[in-house]
Amino acid sequence: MPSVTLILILIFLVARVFALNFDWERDQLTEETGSNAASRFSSATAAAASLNGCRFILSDADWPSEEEWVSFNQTLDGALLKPKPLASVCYAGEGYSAAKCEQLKNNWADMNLHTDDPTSIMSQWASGNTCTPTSQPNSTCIQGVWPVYVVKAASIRHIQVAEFLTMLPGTFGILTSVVVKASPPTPLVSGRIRFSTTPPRGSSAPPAISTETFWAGMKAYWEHSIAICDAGGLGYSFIYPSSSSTGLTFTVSISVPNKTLVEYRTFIAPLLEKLNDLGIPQSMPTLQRDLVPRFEHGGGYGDEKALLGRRALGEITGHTLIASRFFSRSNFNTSSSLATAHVAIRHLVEDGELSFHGMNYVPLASLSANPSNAVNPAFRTTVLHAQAFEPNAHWDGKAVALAKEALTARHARLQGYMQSWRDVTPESGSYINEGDAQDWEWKEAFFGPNYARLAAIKRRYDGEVYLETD
Ligand SMILES: *[C@@H]1O[C@H](CO)[C@@H](O)[C@H](O)[C@H]1NC(C)=O
Ligand SMILES: *[C@@H]1O[C@H](CO)[C@@H](O)[C@H](O)[C@H]1NC(C)=O
Ligand SMILES: *[C@@H]1O[C@H](CO)[C@@H](O)[C@H](O)[C@H]1NC(C)=O
Ligand SMILES: CC(=O)N[C@H]1CO[C@H](CO)[C@@H](O)[C@@H]1O
Repeated sequence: MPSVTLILILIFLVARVFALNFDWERDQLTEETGSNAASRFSSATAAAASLNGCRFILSDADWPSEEEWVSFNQTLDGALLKPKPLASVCYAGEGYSAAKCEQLKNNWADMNLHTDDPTSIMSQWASGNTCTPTSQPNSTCIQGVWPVYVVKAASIRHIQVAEFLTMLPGTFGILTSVVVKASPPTPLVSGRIRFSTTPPRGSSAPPAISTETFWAGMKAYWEHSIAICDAGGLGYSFIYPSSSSTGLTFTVSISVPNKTLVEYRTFIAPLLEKLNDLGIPQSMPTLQRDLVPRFEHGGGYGDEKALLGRRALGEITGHTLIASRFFSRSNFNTSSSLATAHVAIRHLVEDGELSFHGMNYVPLASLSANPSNAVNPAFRTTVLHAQAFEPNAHWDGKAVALAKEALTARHARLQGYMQSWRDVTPESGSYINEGDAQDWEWKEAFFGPNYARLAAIKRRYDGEVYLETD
């Protein structure tokens, strides 16, 4: 599921800009190590292959020999791995284990399983489905997009040597350290609102409402959302389509910093009043005052697993397809623009039967002392970071793997509905960390007006294109 990482930091791998913050940054490639046989070999190989813009793959005659890999491994002090795809234990042949496979299938949605593995990818979409956990050991597991060799990099030198050898597809940069700015702890008050067209499970829950009343309630929420942003708060919401297990349902956790409980009640009273007037019965939610915002992912009640700040490694693996878009203040600050944005969101949920996930907040540059960085300027003017994804599409290791054609059709469908969001948010963009890697307009969407400058910097320091961008 989406994280709420707010800041994207891109640091290109450039030896001369390294500040030495940590020991592992001390061990760097020097002129001397750079001239040894393995590095010379890999550099020459890369140069030859990049003549036509391609790199060698396993089946090519020019793929390095066993001896060359051994020599390369020595350059890396033995940090070279040759891992099999995680799910290869499910397939007939060396390493087959029905027991291990069963265990794998049961834990496939666990993020740690994938992050602890040198090559596994947390998204079925990106993996290309070439080796999924299966109960049919006689089907085929192929290396697919997973790398044949992997360097378990423990220092900057390891990264530099490995870079000589290979292109890293879809990798824009490598972080070796991150500086985090800490702010004084500020208490937040959080409360949750939910309404649905489907009869609720619990007797204490509000009764069901009609579809039109539901969407009128959504408009009332959008009208209040700018106030949440301006209070420095977070509106963390989901709209589940009518075809989902919860039925057409809206759930939002509204967290606002530095308010007393009394102030918070005053703050959300106009929204609750409006909802009640529309025929969506709402009482004052149970409030929490804490140092972390409180919100939950699930549509149901009592799911307290996913409190922000209590979240840790171990989340389930992401949806197979997700797309995101920034809606700006001008999408919501007049009644006509709000109506237009509302219709675009409704279209995606109602006609596309896609789930909506929204975060109302304003990541103003001034809040972080106007840093000079590569953050997409569209991110700075957003009041809604909106996402769309297929409901119930977790990669759980049990669902049938779809063929390429089916996946392609699903992607085209999602992007087709995304187009209605692009149409109402011209000049805007998409949050790269939670975007669609195959976004039709990824350069503009992820980087905005920064793209040209970022590309020029990259060309300057990565002339041989070890990190692939386009
Ligand atoms: C690289 O060398 C280390 C240490 O000798 C060894 O354990 C590892 O298996 C080697 N890697 C490969 C891919 O052969
Ligand atoms: C919190 O509110 C108090 C009282 O209104 C104000 O003085 C203070 O500056 C606020 N703190 C932050 C971090 O906004
Ligand atoms: C709406 O927001 C945009 C962008 O911040 C601003 O230029 C415009 O003046 C605002 N309009 C109103 C009516 O507040
Ligand atoms: C038809 C066939 O080849 N079945 C085999 C599939 O794999 C299992 C486990 O390796 C074998 O036991 C079957 O004979």
